[in-house]
Amino acid sequence: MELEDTAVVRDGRLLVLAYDHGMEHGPQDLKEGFKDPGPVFELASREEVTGFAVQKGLAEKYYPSYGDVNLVLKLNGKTAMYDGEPYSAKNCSVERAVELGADAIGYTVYAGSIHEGRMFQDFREVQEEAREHDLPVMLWSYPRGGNVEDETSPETVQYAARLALELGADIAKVKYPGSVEAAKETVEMAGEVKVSLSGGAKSGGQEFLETVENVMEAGFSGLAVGRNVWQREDARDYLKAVGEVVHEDVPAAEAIGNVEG
Ligand code: FBP
Repeated sequence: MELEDTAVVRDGRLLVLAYDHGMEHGPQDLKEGFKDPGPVFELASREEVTGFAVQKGLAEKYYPSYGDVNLVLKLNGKTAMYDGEPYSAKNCSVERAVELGADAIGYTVYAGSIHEGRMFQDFREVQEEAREHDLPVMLWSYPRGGNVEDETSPETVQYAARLALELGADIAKVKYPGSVEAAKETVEMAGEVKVSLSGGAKSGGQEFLETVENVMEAGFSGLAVGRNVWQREDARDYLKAVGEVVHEDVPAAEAIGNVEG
């Protein structure tokens, strides 16, 4: 699928704001950020954001008031209370995503889990239905479970990127593989699939921007970020800085300077 001119990718780059943490991580994460989804939808309306990843319920209740947001509807998820080998259950159909006005589909697959086969089958259905509606598919490609020793080793992340290509995703959302070199190989493994960094827990402002700079240098197309933006008091300014690194190739040190200044 040609992604250059889709809503969630602008000039080949993407900055997806993720806000599915109420389900994935529990309310604790939101207590450190925005409990009220309204201001986060406002953040997602900002120019630098190319997509907003939420679960169905938030889209139903809030999206109608924020029509300029590009919706990446997350069709599956699991909670932080779930115990055992990871399985991300589907809780929304592609049909419903289309009705809600989604611009793209988001889906998690935990390769390496004992439930891998089921998730591949679930994803097959979603990917094929998304094709019928010309909706790009962003795969949260997260090897995880008893057989996965290190979720962020270069080999694991590169494997995750390759799986996204082979399973038919358009965008692979993967963890940081640790270095520019490893990130370059990740991009090679993904072939025609766009590679996007997964944000992770909030870290130092400059440190995170440097990671973003590294992956952009390696050829990633952008990132999907949540906590590193909306858990900051200066979320708006920080998001602007992330946007400068992603869309304008501004060095991290300069972008962070603009935040503090
Ligand atoms: P963060 O930037 O806050 O990590 O959000 C991105 C995201 O993909 C969310 O969509 C999701 O809730 C979370 O990361 C899942 O990652 P993990 O299971 O590793 O916490």
